[in-house]
Amino acid sequence: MSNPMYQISMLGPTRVGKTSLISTISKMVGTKLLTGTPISFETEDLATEKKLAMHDKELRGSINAGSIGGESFNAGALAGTQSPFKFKFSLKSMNDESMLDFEILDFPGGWLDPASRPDGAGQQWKDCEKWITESAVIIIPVEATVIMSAASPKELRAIEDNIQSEAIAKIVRQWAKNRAYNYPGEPSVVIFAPTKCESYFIDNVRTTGKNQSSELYEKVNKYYSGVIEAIQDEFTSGSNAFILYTAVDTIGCVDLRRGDWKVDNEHTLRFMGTYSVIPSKKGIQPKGADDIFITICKTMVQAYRISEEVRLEEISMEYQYSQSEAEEARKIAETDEGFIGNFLSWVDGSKKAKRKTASNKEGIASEHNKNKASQETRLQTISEIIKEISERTLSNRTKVIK
Ligand SMILES: Nc1nc2c(ncn2[C@@H]2O[C@H](COP(=O)(O)OP(=O)(O)OP(=O)(O)O)[C@@H](O)[C@H]2O)c(=O)[nH]1
Ligand SMILES: [Mg+2]
Repeated sequence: MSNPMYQISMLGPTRVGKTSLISTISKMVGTKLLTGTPISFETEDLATEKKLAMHDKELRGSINAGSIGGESFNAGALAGTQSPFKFKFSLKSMNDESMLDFEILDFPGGWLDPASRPDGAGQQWKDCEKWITESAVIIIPVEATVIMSAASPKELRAIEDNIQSEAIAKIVRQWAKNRAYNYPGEPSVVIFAPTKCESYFIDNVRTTGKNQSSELYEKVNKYYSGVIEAIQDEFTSGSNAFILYTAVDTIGCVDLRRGDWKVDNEHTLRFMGTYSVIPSKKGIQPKGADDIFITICKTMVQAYRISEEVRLEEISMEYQYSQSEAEEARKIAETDEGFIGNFLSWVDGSKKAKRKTASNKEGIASEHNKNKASQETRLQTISEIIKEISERTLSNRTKVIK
């Protein structure tokens, strides 16, 4: 039986930090986050490993360039994503048995805006949209620096061009409709993940100065209200849908030094941040991504438990059916047909045949019983894993959006 596969999507405009966030989440692989639990988290294919390694190398390069010169880290320095890519991971249980797989879709953020979608990308974009609307988890990275820095009327008006919340709301509504209708019992989660939060928190590398975390939370609620409403409209209360908020630093050791609003080639006023690198022995120190990782694990394992419970029900029914068939066959085989009847059955061999049928059916029932027992053990393991994961607490970078 192949592992179930769960879909996750990143949904945000270009340069917001989608690829960086996936890369940071994947760094939770082998970290202490899962130590003490019976599960581990691994990349599933070489393409994923290569992509992650490449991203890491580029990021380190640009940070080093910044720190050696004592200069700045340019938030536009990394190459953007050129075509959709699915990062493949798997959750493994003890004894290295792969339990469930999940894939995170990343796409060139520019494609969100039809005006900048390349002519030949129509079908690829349709495939992305389909994937997103079927995902169990959607992560919406939000460029914190854009909503926090906009001040003049012109800049405030340019926020929507930068964050594309209307395009996001449209897709998220489709997602919510699909999830509420086709997967009502399964958990469906949206995580708003402000990125580039280094200068608004004082709980990571930067420990002094202003703490603007509440202001950031309020602004995300304000500028994404259309997205939040779309979700709330489509899911009835009591459904298994959650809207979370986790503020992330994917770099940590930087501080926003200057923000410029400049008109780009498409006549759009865009924000560009310049950061200074905070000298730190540890270098890059992400924060917040571990919360997202825990949320993903929790959602996946819960969805997995639900599907395995359904499977247990099916197996139990198969067992019950085969068991009563076996009992019936045994009864027929052992029925006392009276002296003459028994004698005749013995002579023409039908007694033997009936007994054979009965023991075949008993064999089938016992096979089903074994399946049932192993499915029960499987569910027991999943429940233990869920318990372990729930014990991992989320930091105060995470909130629930009502
Ligand atoms: N300071 C800071 N910079 C970040 C953070 N996340 C991403 N960046 C920078 O922002 C730039 C864009 O990040 P990407 O991850 O490439 O953005 P993307 O959303 O994948 O962009 P596209 O591929 O064009 O859609 C890079 O230079 C990153 O280093 C963050 O949390 N803090
Ligand atoms: Mg990218």
